[in-house]
Amino acid sequence: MAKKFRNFINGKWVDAESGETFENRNPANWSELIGTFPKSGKEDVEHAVEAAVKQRDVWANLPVPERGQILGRAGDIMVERKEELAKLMTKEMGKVLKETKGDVQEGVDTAYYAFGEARRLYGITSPSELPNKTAYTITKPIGTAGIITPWNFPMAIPSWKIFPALLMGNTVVFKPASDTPATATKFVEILTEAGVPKGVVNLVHGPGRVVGEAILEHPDIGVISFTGSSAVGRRIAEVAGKHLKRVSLELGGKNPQIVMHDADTNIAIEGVLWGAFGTTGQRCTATSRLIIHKDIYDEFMDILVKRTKELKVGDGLLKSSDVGPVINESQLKIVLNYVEIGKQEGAKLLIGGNQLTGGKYNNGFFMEPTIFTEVEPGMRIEQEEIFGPVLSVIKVSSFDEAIEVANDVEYGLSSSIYTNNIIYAMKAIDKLEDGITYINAPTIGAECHLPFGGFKNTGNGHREGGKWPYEVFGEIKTVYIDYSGRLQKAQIDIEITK
Ligand code: UN1
Repeated sequence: MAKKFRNFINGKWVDAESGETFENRNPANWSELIGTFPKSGKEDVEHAVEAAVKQRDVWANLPVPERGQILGRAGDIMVERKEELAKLMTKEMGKVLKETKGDVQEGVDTAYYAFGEARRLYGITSPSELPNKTAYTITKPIGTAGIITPWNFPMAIPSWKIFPALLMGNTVVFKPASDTPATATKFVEILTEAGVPKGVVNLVHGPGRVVGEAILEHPDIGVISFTGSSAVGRRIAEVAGKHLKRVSLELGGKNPQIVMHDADTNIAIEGVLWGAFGTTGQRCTATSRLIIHKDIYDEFMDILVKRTKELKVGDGLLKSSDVGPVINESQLKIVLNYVEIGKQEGAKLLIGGNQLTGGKYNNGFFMEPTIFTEVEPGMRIEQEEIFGPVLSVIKVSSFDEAIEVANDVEYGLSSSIYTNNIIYAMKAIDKLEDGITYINAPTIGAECHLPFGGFKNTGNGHREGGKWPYEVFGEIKTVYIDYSGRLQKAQIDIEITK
């Protein structure tokens, strides 16, 4: 019997009011049912928000270091259960075990950051323009945060959002992706075990267009944090805009790795293999374009093809696997369709391009690591986020051309350049229109204490990681204290002139 999972509302595990459920299966072995989950509706979101609103004071009145201590404890529990959590995550979303352990670790790191931040959360103090008057800032919670997360980092991404939201004193309504509801459930269990009081974090499973939409529209949700596609992000921003809600969006990427002719070829090859095919290419930071200088092209591509052929695709639970399955059938179809698009556009399918079938592959959604060459700037496979193990290779003749190609997309999340020439490296840092630029390292692998997010259509200007999300989840209050014993008029009693 598959395990029956529930929503978590006001400290109780409950079914959807409709009683409806959906299934969650293992993408490496579709016959394995992870569990059934409530297919929630608007009414379930309403109960969750009601609980979250009711518990606001309980949570916000705790001193910040006390809230931080609870979050730190959540990090400790994640450390203790890392193995078990990683296994569950691999089963429900496919990426290989060493990567799911990394995902849990990113959650741990974020928890410990929150623990430390609890003893900072600095405001500013400032002189006043008037005598016997002083000014400083404090930060108050917004109220209740709506957190909507994707399946590719099922523990790390909820951590990036929920730990800061909670530390800032907000209560939370959390809607995880329907492909990773079990990891999300574990996350909420851990928070509860760590001491987060009832009603402070509420978990509602179900489809985005129903549950997500109800969260967006609810007047008592003051801030939304979302990671996912640019199409959905745009929709979220529209609804949030209508209600004047704050919204933080982390969206798509079409991340380039540039390799200059002077680069260390072997390191650059290892970089692109990891960036393009790690997590089966299903990261918003994945390397989906290799922009390579013509002088090293032939030699580089020969080794890259050889090394790509050596990658072992398989169940992420097996030690031998380098690349796990694609998340589900519909995503596999989207990726395979991009292979057709690439062929029709005139790119050359150099290696891969097919679903893997037969034997151990029969029950899952596996795909060959795929490389297109002769890709021209402007082709759809060069412009659009594919979110699968597909790499487009573009040959260029100069550094300037490499930068031009790299920037000529609607996204701007992460970029990389392999070079031993300091001038190329420094110019690339200056010119690449991305929120993250790596020198001699792949486009993936951001660390949790540094800002994470992108330029252009990758988001709406906010950053996750480090202290930045704490700004997203707080309302700043400026305090003026006048101890002059009389009415002082700013801008009038003192005119500052040249
Ligand atoms: C994502 O793909 O949405 O930088 C997040 C990285 C990871 C996070 C990726 N630390 O690749």
